[in-house]
Amino acid sequence: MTQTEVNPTAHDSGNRATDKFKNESVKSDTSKERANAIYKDLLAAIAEVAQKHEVTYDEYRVLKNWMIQIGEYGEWPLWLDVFVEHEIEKINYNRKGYTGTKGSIEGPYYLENAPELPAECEMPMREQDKAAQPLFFKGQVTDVDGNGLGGATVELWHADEDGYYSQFAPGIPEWNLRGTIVTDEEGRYNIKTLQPAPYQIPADGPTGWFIESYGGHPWRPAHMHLKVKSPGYREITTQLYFQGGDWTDNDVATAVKPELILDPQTDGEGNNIVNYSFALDKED
Ligand code: MBD
Ligand code: FE
Repeated sequence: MTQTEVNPTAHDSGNRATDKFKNESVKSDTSKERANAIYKDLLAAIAEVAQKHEVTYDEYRVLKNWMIQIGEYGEWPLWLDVFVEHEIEKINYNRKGYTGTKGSIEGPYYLENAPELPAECEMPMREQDKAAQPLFFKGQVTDVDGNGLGGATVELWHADEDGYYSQFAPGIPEWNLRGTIVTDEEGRYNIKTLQPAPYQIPADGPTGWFIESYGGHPWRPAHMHLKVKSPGYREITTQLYFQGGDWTDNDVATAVKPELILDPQTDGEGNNIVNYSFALDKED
């Protein structure tokens, strides 16, 4: 197969993200009383906005059409994770008493069961990915008192230089830039990857039309996604960003927290080097 020019579309990545999500188990033990209270307040909020802005029939019909398009393009995971997930994350992972590393949103492109890699490792990447600046990311998974958690796992996934995630765009090896790093006995890891670039969310579909309609931008700052797990501890889903990079103070997904911004130093050979450790709260 020759794969000279891959041209991923919002439609393609949207449908892949939707298919992925449909394969996850989705259930909740929400009571009828709670469901009733939530849906009533939701409709009341919609009514309030419609009244406040005296929404026209044309606007209502545009909304209806747009929602149909979001579904047809498979962009519900994208739109919801960009515009809503940060609020849910804030509610659920900033509880009083948690002192470990801050979380951030998962986004639409996480995949379970990425291949295991040793504590000292290089992320799976293609020759062409190696043109990017290398990033050495080292640190330790600990409890909140700083004790190392040997055998903890750090799942890492991020986009390539062109802003594409493996399995959500065509022509990229299955597990490119995805891995499950198993920490050493002291919880340490040292991962060689590449410096991620700022990321434009797929903008040629209805999520892009939505952003254009209010004159916004479709950019996220350069980021790495992580899930950190150790038995008996609260699992962290988070992201790491880069000091001074574009969009860190203006993320379309509102998912940056100051504690999650890295400041890598460049060595004599042009490698970026950064230390960042994760502290896990005990499971409650
Ligand atoms: C991403 O890579 C991402 O992290 C989010 C939150 C939304 C869309 C694409
Ligand atoms: Fe992302």
